[in-house]
Amino acid sequence: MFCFQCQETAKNSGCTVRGVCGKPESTANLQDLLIYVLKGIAVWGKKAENLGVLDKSDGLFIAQGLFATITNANWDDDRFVELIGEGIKRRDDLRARFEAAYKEKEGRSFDGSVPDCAIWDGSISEYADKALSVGVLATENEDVRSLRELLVIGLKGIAAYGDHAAVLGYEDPKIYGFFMEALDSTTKDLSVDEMVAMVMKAGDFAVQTMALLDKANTETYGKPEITEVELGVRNNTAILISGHDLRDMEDLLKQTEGTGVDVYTHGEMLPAHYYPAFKKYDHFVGNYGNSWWLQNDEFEAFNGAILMTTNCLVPLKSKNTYKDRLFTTGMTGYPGVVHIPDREDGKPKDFSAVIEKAKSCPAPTELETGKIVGGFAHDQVMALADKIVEAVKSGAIKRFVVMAGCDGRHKTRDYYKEVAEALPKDAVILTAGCAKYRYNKLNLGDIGGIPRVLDAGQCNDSYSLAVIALKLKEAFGLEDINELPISYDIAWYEQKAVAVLLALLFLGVKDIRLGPTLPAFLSPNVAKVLVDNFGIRGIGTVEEDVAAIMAGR
Ligand code: SF4
Ligand code: SF3
Repeated sequence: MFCFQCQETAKNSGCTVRGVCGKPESTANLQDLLIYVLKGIAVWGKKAENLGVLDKSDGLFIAQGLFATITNANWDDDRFVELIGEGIKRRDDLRARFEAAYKEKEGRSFDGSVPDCAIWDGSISEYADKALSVGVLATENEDVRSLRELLVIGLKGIAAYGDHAAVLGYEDPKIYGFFMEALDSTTKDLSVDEMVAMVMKAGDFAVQTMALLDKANTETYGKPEITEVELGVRNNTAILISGHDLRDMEDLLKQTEGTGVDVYTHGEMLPAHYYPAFKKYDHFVGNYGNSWWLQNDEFEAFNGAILMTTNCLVPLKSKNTYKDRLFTTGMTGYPGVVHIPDREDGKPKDFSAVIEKAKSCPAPTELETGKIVGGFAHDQVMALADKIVEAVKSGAIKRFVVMAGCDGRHKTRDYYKEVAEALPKDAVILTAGCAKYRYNKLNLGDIGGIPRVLDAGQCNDSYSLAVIALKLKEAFGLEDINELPISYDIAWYEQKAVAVLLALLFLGVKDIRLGPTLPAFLSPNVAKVLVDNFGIRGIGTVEEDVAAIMAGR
């Protein structure tokens, strides 16, 4: 195996035996083969783009396949075997539709050459062998590999957001068309400039996809509002729901109503509390615990049923006893854990097994008490725009620091807590994603009623932070987004954060600090392109970085 898609990759180079995340070699190899098959679908999809034979479900399948390979999403080899089989079938169906349409249009059969991924087929027993020759290292040139993988890794994040939007009935064929174009491009010998342009185009589509998801979420569940979220527990049996899927949240809240079972959020599901549609449920109690990497202890202490809707699900430790009260759904999976099937014909998912399990469990053990505040997505922040512009003009707010992104296990991430603590009292932190758990309970105070940590929501709500920046640019009458008193100190872990990074680059944001390490998939030459053109840099010491940030560097 070779995998270098996340920030915790071995030696910041690549996992070659078992992933630092716990991913076994068999799973890593099946994921490589799935990506290969998705590329094959894309080859035919790109050829068919103007022939009117593309089906939306092919685009959605690519999105879901990419999503399944995101770090900490799916650990179930059987699921990957199924996805590969379905992928080959879809690819061959699409090929047949293309060939028929081509013949009709051109009056002759298609006889062009296609890469192996567009035609390879094999039995399940051959998957493991084939996987060995189609992974990341199949591209020998280090820079070509780096640019192709930067694209595919960013695409995984975009795909996850595209799938969330699709779940709510919002799909855009242009986004699916880009998946085809981008994956197809990785099968071709392109120039460096062409590959860089494709990566930038991915940034454009990352913005479009996050905008679509923002529209899907807010039109379906209302605009996030400033909300106090409870951290303590009640004395009822309960379900803990984690991940990013708001429709699962909705189905679960409806189905638990009146059952006596409470619902709590974990990790990236915390921002569900900010949506008006979910506030009406009395049994939607609060947020339990912290970010994903603490789940082995926190899920244990929760005592009740746990529903994982997306990443991050981490492998259970031998001391863990919650496997039989853990459930997966959507693109997550774990061997031996009950998987709640997808919706059929638009009907809600059936969470009765989760609810029945919860009823037989004791109430959660309290981990902490108090409240945290969030809900500062773009509409809510812009409702405060006058106050914010005034605070900047009066000098009460000197600087905004965008500290969005992911949390992770490494001790080096204490940096983000220490930066939050060291920033002077006239700096405001804008955040989104699970990175916030490093500093959202620190009680950093407020500036004239504006909290010093403004949480917009999930990692995809980084889009809100971009909208806020663009609106502030207008409010201050500036030409360039980089003239705003905003610095970016982004924490990354998995591939959605890479999509967010590409989105920021596409929007023209310069001088982003990215940590705790720069991605291993950036070769020295590709990293240099990003440094030279965008001023991307790694993090330094807390003192140096805080001083530089406050000086606008
Ligand atoms: Fe390694 Fe990260 Fe890949 Fe897991 S996802 S195998 S930790 S690079
Ligand atoms: Fe966190 Fe996994 Fe990235 Fe959505 S839950 S931000 S790491």
